[in-house]
Amino acid sequence: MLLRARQFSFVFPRPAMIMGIVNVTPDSFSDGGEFLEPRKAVAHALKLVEEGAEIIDIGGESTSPGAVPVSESDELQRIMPVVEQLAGKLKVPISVDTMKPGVARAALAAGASIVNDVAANRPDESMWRIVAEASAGYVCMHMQGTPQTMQSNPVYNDVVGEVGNFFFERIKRLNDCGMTPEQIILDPGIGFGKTLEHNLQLLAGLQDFARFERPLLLGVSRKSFMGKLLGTNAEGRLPAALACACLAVEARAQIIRAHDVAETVQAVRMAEAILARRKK
Ligand code: 9MG
Repeated sequence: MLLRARQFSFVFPRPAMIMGIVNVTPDSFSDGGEFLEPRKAVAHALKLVEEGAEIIDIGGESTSPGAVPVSESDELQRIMPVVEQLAGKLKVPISVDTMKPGVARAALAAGASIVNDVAANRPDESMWRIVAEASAGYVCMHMQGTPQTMQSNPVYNDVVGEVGNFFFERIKRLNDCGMTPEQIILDPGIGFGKTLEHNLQLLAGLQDFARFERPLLLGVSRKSFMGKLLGTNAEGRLPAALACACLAVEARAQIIRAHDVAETVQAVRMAEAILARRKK
């Protein structure tokens, strides 16, 4: 299985890639406000790469439940200095975490290689045409609703089946917009319009998505459903995040999105070493 993202290409199976998170926001749930200054965001990205991140995901708008939307010009002001500086420094792909086609276009022009689109459920095609035109990688994430509405009353009859149907239908639409299958990464969107039970069912059913033969990305870093199960706050959820990451790798997830890169690399490499010795 091949993943192409502009000048980058990756062949799977290979060790899972860790996508390091750099939130250039005042209000993200785990690191909000820490990296608003471009100098600090750039230094943090370089540190995450040293720790083993193979993709850096830069975001200028929080997608936490109920987050206040930001304007395109504010989002650009936050992320562009960071993308521009990192583009000349990093040897790993820069991913831009944005729901706005205009922000994606500007970030790709400045050297980003992947668009991480949590709003892949939108009907409008303009984002997909921009990504297709740039031959960039595209994270097609499932969400029910929008960050503002998604946690008010998420409902599914069969969450794994419905997310699978979404992937099936979107892959076809992305192809119709000129994207090749090799550009597409799938993500079930843990925490995006899902209850604790939905998240647990998705994590238990990840293997079902292997049939699409596309890399599977999973974001389980310190998310609030862990607090609902375990009663821990965001700072105390690293062990739960590592458990989810290792089980996801066992279920053949290929990309793990994480705040705690060094710890996630260590946990995932350990899991992979054991899995490689499992009798078939
Ligand atoms: C931006 N963001 C926050 N959580 C995420 C997740 O689970 N997946 C992706 N692709 N992006 C996320």
